[in-house]
Amino acid sequence: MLTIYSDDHHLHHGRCELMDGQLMPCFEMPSRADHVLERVQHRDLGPVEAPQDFGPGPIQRIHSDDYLTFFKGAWQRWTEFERDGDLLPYTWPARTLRTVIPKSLHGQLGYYSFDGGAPITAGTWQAAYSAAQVALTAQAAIQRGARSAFALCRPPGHHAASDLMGGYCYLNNAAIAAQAFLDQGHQKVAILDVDYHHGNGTQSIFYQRSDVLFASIHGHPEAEFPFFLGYEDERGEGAGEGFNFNYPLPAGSGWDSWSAALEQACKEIERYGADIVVVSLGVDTFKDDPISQFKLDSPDYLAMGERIGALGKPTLFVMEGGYAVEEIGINAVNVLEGFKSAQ
Ligand code: OKP
Ligand code: ZN
Repeated sequence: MLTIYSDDHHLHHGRCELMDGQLMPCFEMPSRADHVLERVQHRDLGPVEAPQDFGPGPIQRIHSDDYLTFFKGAWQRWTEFERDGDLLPYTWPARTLRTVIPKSLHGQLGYYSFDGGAPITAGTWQAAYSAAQVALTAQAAIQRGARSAFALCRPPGHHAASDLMGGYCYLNNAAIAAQAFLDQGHQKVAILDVDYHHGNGTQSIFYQRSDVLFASIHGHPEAEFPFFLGYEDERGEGAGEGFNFNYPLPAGSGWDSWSAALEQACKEIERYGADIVVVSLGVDTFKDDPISQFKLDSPDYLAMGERIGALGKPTLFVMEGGYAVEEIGINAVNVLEGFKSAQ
């Protein structure tokens, strides 16, 4: 399987995040992607190539121009404050407040984010832009006939909506790739999100559309980030009604209940008749993940890949979360090897 990877992810290294009342070093750190790359090479998964640059056009198909202008220019504006730290939001247009777009940097930062978990640093735009190109380059390989490809994206993307960053995400790599498939002639794309956290950004982007089916297995939003989306009764609306499937599971869930949800999601993807599957591949479902509450073990990821492979569809894997840095490579590559063994 071809892997697409860019070193540019090192340009994004946030300093800290708020966790249980404490400032902690960011869990979403560069060594995550480094470990996955090492494992890809160690296991001889296949060639590793750098991304091509498809320009901003395919990103603009998903993200609004005003959001992209803000994100691209935010760091430069922040340098004028001559502060030491990352650029982080601290006020949001929540209920009772107005949703005007303020002129100030921090006002706009609140407007274009839904949490304080997506710091902007000097290299964040470039890293996120390159991650989107990584996804698009892997997408192009499938478009040319490959059965599968692995987009080793960092930062991740599935929490990012059309004009919102948050949850470590800035540009929605999986959504950008899914849209590229549609723009290049496919009719039905299924996005299967196996990250521990609900892919609220991806869901919101495609919620009113029937050309992308979204299915997500995740920690129940009653108890887990992102809290405000990811319930089972969110089925899509308008033309998108019946094309959104959420499988929220309680803390402590292991392979038995997780794989039962995967089976249901796969059945829906088969019923839909997807031409292409895009997998939002988070491995923070792992038992030792430091911020998550599921109990999957490393061999379970082989079985996960096998079930996805049994769909028999061209499949693009897009890296999302996973914070047990020592095991992230083993678990992610296990999915890819399980997939290959089912071909
Ligand atoms: C991103 B991805 C508080 C802990 C929760 C947000 C988690 C984002 C996960 N700082 N922060 O889906 O793996
Ligand atoms: Zn996650």
